[in-house]
Amino acid sequence: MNLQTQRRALLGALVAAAGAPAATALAATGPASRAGAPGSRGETPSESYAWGEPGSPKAVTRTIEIAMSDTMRFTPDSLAFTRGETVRLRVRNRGKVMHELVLGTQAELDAHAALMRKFPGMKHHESYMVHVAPGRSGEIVWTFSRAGRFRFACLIAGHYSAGMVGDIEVSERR
Ligand SMILES: [Cu+2]
Repeated sequence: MNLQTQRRALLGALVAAAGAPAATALAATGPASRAGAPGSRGETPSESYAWGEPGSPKAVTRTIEIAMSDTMRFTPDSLAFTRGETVRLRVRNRGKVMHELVLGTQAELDAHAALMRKFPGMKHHESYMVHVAPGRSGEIVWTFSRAGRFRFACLIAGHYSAGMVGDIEVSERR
């Protein structure tokens, strides 16, 4: 079992323990479906989570600029979307240390953060996260296919606990 597989398995177990609906989504896109595709971003149409799914760049209707700072804040730290919207989250790291933006439910992010504390050196990449080096920018193209309240966070050890989080509200289409 390699580190990524191990982290994913642990994450699934932790989320399941937290009683989050995301557990099934994570399991469904688990290591079995990615076997033989190391480094794959796994952006297949079937990939979906409680907080949405990877979006097609062609479907983007707006771009949201988000700044990350070493004061452990995202600006803005509150985002609102309508269900079905595909957006580009363009994230700029204005600090001097690495930051990341990870989308998820509160339960999923809590579980993931606990895992990061346990294995601080762990690195992996999923479609719903972007790691951004100091002075650089990165992006996530995401379709908010489900209504609800979600979060985005930097799960680097110490950052999440310092409050590097934001809110996402996805409302039903009118
Ligand atoms: Cu950070």
